[in-house]
Amino acid sequence: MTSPENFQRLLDLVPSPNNGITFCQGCFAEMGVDIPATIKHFGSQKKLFFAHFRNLRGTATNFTEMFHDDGDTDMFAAMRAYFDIGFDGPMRPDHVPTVEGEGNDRPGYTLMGRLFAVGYMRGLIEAIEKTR
Ligand SMILES: [Mn+2]
Repeated sequence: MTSPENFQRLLDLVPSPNNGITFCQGCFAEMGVDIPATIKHFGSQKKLFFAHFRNLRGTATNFTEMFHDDGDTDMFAAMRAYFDIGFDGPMRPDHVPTVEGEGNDRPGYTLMGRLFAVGYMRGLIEAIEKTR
């Protein structure tokens, strides 16, 4: 599953309202694709069942997990794309850096980075709601 075309093939193999994808933005960003356009591609088919809101820098062979406001993806445009497709499924922040003073027993899922991400997501949502 290394391209949007592969995911499309998976969806087309079993046409069913129960066949959908967890859209991990980071995984798709590693593929080097346009994230908002890809959200719209699968979202317009109602095939986005779960969204992982994630940002990083680089591609699959060499990438770094980033804070949500500091990677290659335009996260405002990504969030707006979810609004544009009428996404009403679950979404959560994904893969956060560990912050000074925290333990690292759950790398990528530590509390402070996730708290930052949720606040950032909430800010994006409010900005989109107030400017639509
Ligand atoms: Mn993920």
